[in-house]
Amino acid sequence: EHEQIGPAAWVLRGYALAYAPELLNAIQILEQISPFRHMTTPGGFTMSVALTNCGRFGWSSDESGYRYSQTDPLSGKAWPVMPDIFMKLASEAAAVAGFPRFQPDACLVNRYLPGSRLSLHQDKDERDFSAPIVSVSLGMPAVFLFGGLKRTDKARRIPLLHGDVVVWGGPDRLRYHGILPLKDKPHPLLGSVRLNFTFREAG
Ligand code: MD5
Ligand code: FE
Repeated sequence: EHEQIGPAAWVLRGYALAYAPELLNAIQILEQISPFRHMTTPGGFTMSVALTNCGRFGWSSDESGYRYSQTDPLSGKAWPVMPDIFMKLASEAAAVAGFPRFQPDACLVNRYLPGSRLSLHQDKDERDFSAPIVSVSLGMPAVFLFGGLKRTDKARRIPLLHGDVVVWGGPDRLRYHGILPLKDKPHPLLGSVRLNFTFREAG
């Protein structure tokens, strides 16, 4: 079912279930070229979430800041191409949520293990905030924190399960959000891991 969580934010429960085998297969290939790694934040912390990217632009961070780049800083080579099936899933889900012309050029893949968390933040490294963000969850369940436009606004807790897709756009695009520390509730297919794919128009 489609659950509206904001003026332009929707949870599409189970929307990616049919795509899961292809997504997981693609990840196996992707991580051989651009492995998951723990980034350092500008504040000097190491993120508990590990990440990799595919598509024309990839998100990364180091001591000097957050950025999108066309090359993987580990290899110096272009990020792996975004598989067509990723593009299809993301643009279909965006259309269902009212964004019919979404053409992502960046797919950030976050890998969570038990205890991994993502503290409250805004996504504002993209060039154009008028494009939505599509996020696909696979594996272990997580509790998503959905806040407001100010860090201190009270955040809703929204459980995200294997196969769920969330679309954020318009007035919801810059809301503070995060993921609570993951509990170890192994998933039958993936075990003790959660993968989150976030699709963006970054460039
Ligand atoms: C995750 N990842 O589950 C989340 C899903 C990230 C990140 O937050 O930055 O990699 S994307 C959640 C999101 C994106 C854009 C807007 C909003 C949430 N929001 O307004 O709540 O690993
Ligand atoms: Fe985010």
